[in-house]
Order: sequence, then structure tokens, then C-alpha cells
Amino acid sequence: MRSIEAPMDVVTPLQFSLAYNAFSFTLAAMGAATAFLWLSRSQVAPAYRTALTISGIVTAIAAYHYLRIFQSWNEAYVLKDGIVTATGFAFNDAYRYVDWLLTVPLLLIELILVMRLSAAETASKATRLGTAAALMIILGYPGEIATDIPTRALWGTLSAIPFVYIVWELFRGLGDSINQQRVEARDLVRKARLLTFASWGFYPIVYMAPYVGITGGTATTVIQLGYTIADLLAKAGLGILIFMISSRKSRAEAHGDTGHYA
Ligand SMILES: *C/C=C(C)/C=C/C=C(C)/C=C/C1=C(C)CCCC1(C)C
Repeated sequence: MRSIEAPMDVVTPLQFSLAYNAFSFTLAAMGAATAFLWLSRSQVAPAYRTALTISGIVTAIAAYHYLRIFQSWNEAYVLKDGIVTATGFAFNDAYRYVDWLLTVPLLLIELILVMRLSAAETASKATRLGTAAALMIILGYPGEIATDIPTRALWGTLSAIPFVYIVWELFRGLGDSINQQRVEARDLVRKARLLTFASWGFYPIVYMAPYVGITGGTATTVIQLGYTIADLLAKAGLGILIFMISSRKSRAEAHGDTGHYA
């Protein structure tokens, strides 16, 4: 069977630099987003501060893992005199999956928190979506590290089952809740859901790159760049939207009602 992403596939100097710079940029962006989200807490009403705290925790966890991913890339390859050599140390894909295992349920929880539903609804939605998200990541990992396409496709397909459930929940279940949001915030909450849907949908597409014959160092690079772009949108991008929703709702609620329209 054809090997799709053996740890020591050599990348070209361009591929090496693209991934190197993308990891470095993302480390800085996740760190900056963390500072912004945590420092903005005092600008929103107390009800929304937990959403901002959690958004910042997500970007902080990601900043840490991008540091480790960046280090691992530098351990796996050396660019010297215009030539990339594989050092023999494997590039570690596990950092990314451990990051996702922690951050993906938290991202869904921050989306639910900012909607300010009843306590019972918040708990039940957070539990169901959080569990499905964790399952999706756990099932995806064996496929990510597999070196042949059938194994990758098998685990990827299994992982897509909880993924489809999450998308369905986001559109059906949360749809009703969105309609109960106050008018000022409704549009932004819809945008947050759309950003989540679009950025999350990007991961399985990137995962499928080897299915269409992309192999070796090119596969490694395409997958790393794709996941990195998706992470920036899904974590830092969503964090900024969460801040915008929180501050808009805080301002509106300062004028009296809680803004729930049943
Ligand atoms: C911050 C990280 C995020 C939001 C990661 C999200 C990851 C996914 C939505 C991954 C989904 C996958 C599938 C649906 C099938 C193939 C395997 C995965 C894990 C890439």
C-alpha cells in the first residue's frame, strides 16, 4: 500500500518555510488573542465574562500547542544551505489532536454560554455537544497517523458521524435558541455559528487531501497549513465574535430587560 504521510517524508525548502512561518505566526496570534480576550472581560456584563474567559483559555491552550508543534517541526527537519534534511525525529501529530480534544468541546461551550440560555438547557447542550466533539477527535486520530488510505478513510468516516451530529445540533437545536436572542445580537450569533460551521467543515476537507493523490512532504505541508488556517478562524476568529456579541448584549441589557424573547 502507498504511504501517504510517513513521519520522515522530506519536505522541500519552500514547504519547510511555509509551515515554519505559519506555526510561528499562529503562536503569536493565539497569544495575542488570549491577552485581548482576558483583558476585555471587564468591558462586558458579568453574565458574559465566563464566555470570554473560556475563549481565552482556548487560544491559550492553542498557543502552547503551537509552540510545541513549532519545536517539533524544527526537530524533525533542518534547513541548511538550501537543503532540507529529515533528522530522524518524527514530527509529532499528537500535539494537534490533544489540543483539539481540549479546545473543541470548550469552543462549543463558549458558543452556548454567550447565548445565555437557561441553566438546564446550557448543561444539556454542553454535555451532548461536548461529548460528540471529543468522540469526533478521538476517532479521527488513528486515521491521521495511519500510513495507508483505507485506514485513514475508515477512521475519518467514523469521526464524521459525531461531526454530522454536531452540525445538525448547531443548525436545528441552536437555531431555535438563536431566534430567542435579542434582536441586536441575533445576527452576530448567527455569524458565530456560521464561522464555526465553515471553519470546522474545513478540517475534514484537509484530512481528505491524501485521498486525491497528494502524498509525501506535500501531504504533510498541505495538512499542516490547512489545519493551521482553520485553527486561526475557529479559535481566534470565533473569540473576537464572542467578544462582539458579549459587548453588544451587555450594552443593550444595561438598558433594562434581559432580551429573551420566547
Ligand atoms: C480548534 C480546533 C478545532 C475547531 C478542530 C476541529 C476539528 C474537526 C472538526 C475535525 C474533524 C474531522 C472529521 C470530521 C473527519 C476526519 C478527521 C477529523 C478529526 C479531521
